[in-house]
Amino acid sequence: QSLPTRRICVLGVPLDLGASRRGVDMGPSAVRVAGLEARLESLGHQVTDGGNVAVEIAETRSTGDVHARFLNEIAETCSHTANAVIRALSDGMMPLVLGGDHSLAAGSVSGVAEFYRRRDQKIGVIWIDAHSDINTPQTSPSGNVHGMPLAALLGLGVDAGLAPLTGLLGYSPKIAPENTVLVGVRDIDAAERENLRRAGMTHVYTMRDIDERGMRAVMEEAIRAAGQGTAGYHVSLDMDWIDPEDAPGVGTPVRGGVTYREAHLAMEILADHGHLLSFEIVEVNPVIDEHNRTADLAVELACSAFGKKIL
Ligand code: EXY
Ligand code: MN
Ligand code: MN
Ligand code: MN
Repeated sequence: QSLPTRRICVLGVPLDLGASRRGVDMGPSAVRVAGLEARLESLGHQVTDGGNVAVEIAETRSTGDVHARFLNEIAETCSHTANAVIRALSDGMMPLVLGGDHSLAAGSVSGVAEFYRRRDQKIGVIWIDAHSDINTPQTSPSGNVHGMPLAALLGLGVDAGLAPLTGLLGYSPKIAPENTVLVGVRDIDAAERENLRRAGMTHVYTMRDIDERGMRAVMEEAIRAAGQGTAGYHVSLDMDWIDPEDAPGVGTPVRGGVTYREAHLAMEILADHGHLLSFEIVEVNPVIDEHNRTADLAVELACSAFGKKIL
């Protein structure tokens, strides 16, 4: 069967200021080297590489507030990322953002939300991750901003030191809890539970949900919630969602993740529905990867999400 051809714009965000383990800044390069563009083109898509968004490197900056290290530099990169995403969408292309640590999603999602807000439409977000990324500087045990982007997008943390991210593009919140879905979480801090509740998040699917109900049922529910009354959804894929057995090259590995097959199935189900507005892959860390196989898996999963079929 022929799949709809898309125009895809690849955007790299080589950011690692939001994580304490270094190396995810090389993620965009590793995913490109794994053949992203050629493999998407072999599916019939038109792929343009929009290059990398500007980022600061840790060595030239001071860490700033220990409760949210490098927050201002990260907010700056997020602002560039949002603008690059808006430009891609305005040019009729689907953004495919490569990270970089997950804090960049505060920018990419803000860009997609803003593009549709100008057209009086809301967006949904499917956040696929071992973590819930909903700390604020006040609740964070680490001060790592990659644990905070979902809080910023949902409008938390304005008075808890997260204002530079929460207030990106001059308004907040960017997304609504009823259209925001977490899939595959298994490592949630105690304070994050409270933040999930405060943010009004109800669509939170843990690994137990996937174990008990299966990936198909979970993804169908996730897609329904994210698509309800929206133009479609952004998918934010943190590679630490997958079990470290299959994805060892990630910033923050957590045991007990989804399998190789489950990950592909989830992407295939996303492709079947076709309401994808933009896609991103984050937290690939080549420094601790094995022969680039996590980046290679990232490319495979992107192919499944963009319509690759076995038969
Ligand atoms: N919840 C922990 C923290 O806030 O420090 C761990 C966050 C890891 C975030 C990774 C990227 O998804
Ligand atoms: Mn994450
Ligand atoms: Mn994670
Ligand atoms: Mn559908």
